[in-house]
Amino acid sequence: MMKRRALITGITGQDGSYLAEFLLRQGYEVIGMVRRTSTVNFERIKHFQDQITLVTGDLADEVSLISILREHRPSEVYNLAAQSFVQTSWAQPVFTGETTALGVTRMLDAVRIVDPEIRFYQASSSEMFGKVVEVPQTERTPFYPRSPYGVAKVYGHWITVNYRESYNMFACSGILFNHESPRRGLEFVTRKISHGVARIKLGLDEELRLGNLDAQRDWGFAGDYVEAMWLMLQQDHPDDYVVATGETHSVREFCELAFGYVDLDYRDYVVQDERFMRPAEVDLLIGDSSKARATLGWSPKTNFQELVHMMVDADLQLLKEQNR
Ligand code: NAP
Ligand code: G4F
Repeated sequence: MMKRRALITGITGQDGSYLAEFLLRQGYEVIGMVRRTSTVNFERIKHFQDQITLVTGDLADEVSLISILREHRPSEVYNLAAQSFVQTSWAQPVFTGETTALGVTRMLDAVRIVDPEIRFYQASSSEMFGKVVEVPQTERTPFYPRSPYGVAKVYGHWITVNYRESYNMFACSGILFNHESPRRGLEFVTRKISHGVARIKLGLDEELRLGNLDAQRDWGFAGDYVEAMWLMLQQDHPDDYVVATGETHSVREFCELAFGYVDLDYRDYVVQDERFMRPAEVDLLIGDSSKARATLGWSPKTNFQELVHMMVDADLQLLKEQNR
C-alpha cells in the first residue's frame, strides 16, 4: 500500500507539531513547509524531525507553494500557517491580511492549479464570531470579527467555501475555538499564565502583568483538536465544522486554577496592565460542536482543569531544567 502523503503549512507552530505527530502515527508521510529564517526555530518539531521532510516556502509567495505541491504531490494539505496573534494584528494589519487572509487564496489556488483533487483543510477560528450575536456559537452563527486578525480569518473562511463551490474542491474550514498546550507561544494568555506561575513559584519573578481578566474563552487541548482536522478530510463530502469543548472560563478563573495548583493566590501576584488591553475585545466565546460530535465522532478528551495542570507542570519542569 502507498503511504498517504500530507503537506502541513505552519508545521513549526503549536498545532503543526501536534498534527504532524498525529499523522505520523496514522502512517502518513509528512511534508512540512517552513519559512526561511536566519536562525532555525524547530523547537516544537525537533523530537521527530528525522521522520518528516521539511521544505521551504511562504504563504506570501504562490510560486513556492506551486513548486512544493508539484514536487511532493500530497493528497492532503493542512493550511495552518498564519500570523496568529490577535494583538499583533492591530500593529501589523496589512501583513496579517497578506498572510492570514490572502495566504489562504494563494494556497487554494496552488492546489487548484497543481491538482484540484487534493483535500484541503483551512484553520479557521472562533475569533470570526468576535462580538457574538448568539450563544453558543455554531456553524450557522453570523460572523462579527473584532480585530484585523478576525477579519482576515473571515476572508480565509469564505474563500475556502468559495473554492469548494466554484471548483468543486474538497475544501473544509475547521472553526476551532481556543486550544492550548505546553507548546503554546509564550505571548498567548494561557501560556503566559502557566509560565508566569512557574517562574513565581521558583522564585524567578514576583508578579505577572496581564490585561483583561474578565474575557471568557472556550479552551481545549491542542492535541485533541488536531484529530478533528484530520477527520474532516476523511469524510465523503467537504464541509465546515465548529470544534470546541462547550465550556467557557474567564482569564481570572484560569489564573485562580493555575496559581492555586501550586498553593498560591493569584490576587497576590497578578497586576493589571493597560499595555495588554485590546482596542476591541472579544468578551465571550463558547462553541457548540454538536455537528463535529455527530458527523466526525469527535469529542475533546482533556478537561479544563487537566489542561491547566498539564501546562503548569510542563513549565515548572522546563524552568527547572533551564535553571539547573
Ligand atoms: P502558531 O503557533 O502561531 O503557528 C503559526 C505557524 O504559521 C508557524 O509555524 C509560523 O512559522 C507559520 N507562518 C506564519 N506566517 C507564515 C508565512 N507567511 N508562511 C509560512 N508559514 C508561516 O499558531 P497555532 O496556534 O499553531 O495555530 C495554527 C493555525 O490555527 C493558525 O492559522 C491559527 O490562526 C489557527 N487557529 C488557532 C487557534 C488556537 O487556539 N491555537 C484557534 C483557531 C485557529 P514560524 O514558526 O516561522 O513563525
Ligand atoms: O490568549 P489570547 O491572546 O488568545 P485569543 O486572542 O483568544 O486568540 C487565540 O485564539 C483564537 C481562537 O479564538 C485563535 F484564532 C488565535 O489565533 C489565537 O490562538 O487572548 C485570550 C484572551 C483575550 O481576551 C485577551 O484580551 O485573554 C485576554 N488577555 C488578558 N490578558 C490577554 C492578556 N491575552 C494576552 N495574549 N496577554 C495578556 O496579558
